[in-house]
Parts: sequence; structure tokens; C-alpha cells
Amino acid sequence: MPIDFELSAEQKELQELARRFARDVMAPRAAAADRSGEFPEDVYREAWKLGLMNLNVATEYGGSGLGELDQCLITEELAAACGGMTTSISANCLALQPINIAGTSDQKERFLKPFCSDYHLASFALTEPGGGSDVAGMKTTIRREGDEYVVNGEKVFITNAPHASLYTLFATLDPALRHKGVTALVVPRNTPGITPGKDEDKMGHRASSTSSLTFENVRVPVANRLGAEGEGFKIAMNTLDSTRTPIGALATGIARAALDHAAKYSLQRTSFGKPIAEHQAIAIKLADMAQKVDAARLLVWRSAWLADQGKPVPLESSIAKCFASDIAMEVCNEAIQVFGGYGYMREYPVEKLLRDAKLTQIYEGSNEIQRLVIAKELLKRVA
Ligand code: COS
Repeated sequence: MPIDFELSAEQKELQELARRFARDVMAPRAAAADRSGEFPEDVYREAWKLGLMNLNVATEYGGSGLGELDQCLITEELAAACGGMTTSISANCLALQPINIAGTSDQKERFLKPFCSDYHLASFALTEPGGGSDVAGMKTTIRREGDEYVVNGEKVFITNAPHASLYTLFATLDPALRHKGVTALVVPRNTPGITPGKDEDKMGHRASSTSSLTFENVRVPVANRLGAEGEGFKIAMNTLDSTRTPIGALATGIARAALDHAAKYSLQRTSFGKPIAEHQAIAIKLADMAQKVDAARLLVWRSAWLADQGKPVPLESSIAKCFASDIAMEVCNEAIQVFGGYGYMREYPVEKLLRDAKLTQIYEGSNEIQRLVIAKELLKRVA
């Protein structure tokens, strides 16, 4: 297929649906949810009703079966209204992706279908207290006993954990095996021995819920294992390859919102007898911000487009995620500068955007890890 920047009629409709939902339902709640840290589950239920959740579940199992570019279009629109709510809404795509990738048709029937027939949340349980970057160094163990695994350990920073009905969990048969021991399991929340921790009091993304998860002699049927024993590391990596691009879209949405606010403000605010937009210092800032937002979106679209062609995208998804989240920080920072003292005040929207942007440089693989992946892929290609 030739490169084409024109969206299809269906994609424009999806984008418009997400834009309206973001403007009418999410945006009016964003500032209050950020302040109180409430988990606005009614908003998430509404997103589910409109088909804005579980975007990556195949139509065969009742999902929307959307491609990665479609997901990115939706994610950018939602994130322009609230990064935190978007994180909670899109966490199902992250959590269900290992099942899409490695589940048998029976597992897909059992685990994916309920998400499409009713509202549920799922969580991706990978990160541990001892480290999020070194996945192969995880300490949560599984031990096989007959037709069950017994899980012991702790996960941290798990999005939606206390509200989820299902976890995709990564644990190891033996930490000494490093990546070859990691195994993926689907664990229903109501399995005895699972305790979610307290909701973390975060700097940003405050409308999403984040907590630890403790597993104490949790018994999970072997039938809930995704792929073979020891295949969990690759399942996690393949999952992240496909979810990092939408994180790039999320960061682009935050940056776009900061640029919009700054541009509008620059037309209203006057100094030295004219709107500040007419001062070159501000106009140049806005022009630089606009270039960065455009470049981020193009990298996101390229990675998503390649993924939709069935191409592996470890390099392109890391570039999209890393670049978009870095520029989101820069653009939000500049937006605050355009607002001056008001930008620093909670009464105005841009300081929240900066706090929300920060997490996009950290989660789904810190930008330091993205740079290592980029360098490794690059060197592989020239070796
Ligand atoms: N797709 C498929 N296979 C992959 C892969 C990918 N994207 N990345 C690595 N692999 C494979 C390697 O080819 C290697 O396979 P072999 O055993 O056949 O040789 C194996 O996995 C181990 O790879 P590697 O040696 O590169 O693993 P490392 O332990 O060095 O870890 C990083 C690699 C750091 C890239 C990985 O741990 C990572 O992505 N960490 C960040 C995790 C993250 O995003 N956390 C956020 C939590 S979710 S909010």
C-alpha cells in the first residue's frame, strides 16, 4: 500500500466520536478529578458503551478489531482532554494484548469475550518493586503443583489494579533462568490470595488508579497459562512493541492540548499594547511547539501504519514513544512559559498537562530503555 496521509471515512468517524467524548464527557471532569484523585468510573463505563475501550480485541470475540493507527487516532483525542483518564481507558488494551498475542481460541473465548459483552477492567501486571526496566530479573515466582501454578510475589505501579476483574501476570519459574523463566498467566481477580495495595498518590494521571498487587499462594489453573512455560518474556516484549506507539499518541495528545491552550491564550493576553501572539518571542515558541507536535504525530502514525502492515516495530514504536513523550514535556513546559505566572497556577490547565506528560517518559518502558532498544536495533541493522 502506498503511503497516504488521508484518513478513511471510518477513521474520521472514530476520531470525531473520540473528540466529542473527550470534549463533552472527559474535559469537564478533568480538573476536578486531577485535584481530588477520584477514579471517575462512570466516565470509563461511558467510554466502554461507545466502543472506546478494548479497541484491540478481534470482532470474533466481540471487540472492535481496530488497527493500531485507529487506536492511536482515538488515544490522541482522549489524551488531549485528560491523560489520566486515557491511561485508565487504554489499560485494557495493554492488559488484553498478551491474550490476543498468545491466547488459544478457548482462552480468547473465556477471557476476551466478557470484556466486550460488559464493562470490566483488566490490568497488566509486570513491574516489580525491585525494578521495572529489568523484566528478566523479576522475583514473583510460580511453582507448578498438579494442574495448578502457585504464585507468590509482589507487583507495583499497576494501572487500575483495585478495580480490575482480570490480571495478565508475568512471573518466573526460577529467577536464575532470567528471561527464559518468565511465564504469562491470566489470573481472575477473585482468586484467593490476591491483595491490591493502597491507591498511590501520584504527581499526575490522578484520575487513573495505580497500586501494588500482592500474590500469596495464589492458585491459578495451568489452563490459564498463555503460551508455553518460559515464553512470557517474549509475550511481554511483543505486547509492549504494540502498546508503545499508542503511548506516543497519548503523549502527542497532551502536547497538542498544551499547544492549543498556549495559542488561544496568546491571542487573548495583551502586553505592551498588543496580544502576546504578536510578540516574536511568543510566536517563535508556538511555531517550535507546533513542529514538535507534528513530528511526534508522524512518528506515531508511521509506527502504527507499519504494525498494521504486520511488520515488527520494536525500533519504530520505541522511537515514537520516546520522541513523543520527550516533546510532550518540552511543549508543556513552553506552554507554561507562554502563560507566564498564570501557567504556574492550578486555576489554569497547563500545569496539569506538564505533570501528566512526565509519566509518558517513564511508563511502558522508561525513555532510557527506549533509547537502548533503538540503539540495539540500529546497530543490528548496520552490523
Ligand atoms: N520482541 C521479541 N523478542 C524480543 C524482544 C522483542 N521486542 N526484545 C527482546 N527479545 C528477545 C531477545 O531476542 C532475546 O531472545 P533469545 O533468548 O532468543 O536470544 C530475549 O528476548 C532476551 O532479550 P534481551 O537479552 O534483549 O533482554 P534484556 O534482559 O536485556 O531486556 C529490555 C531487554 C531492557 C529491552 C526489556 O527488559 C525491556 O523492554 N524492559 C522495559 C520493560 C518495560 O517496558 N516495563 C514497563 C512495564 S509496563 S507499564
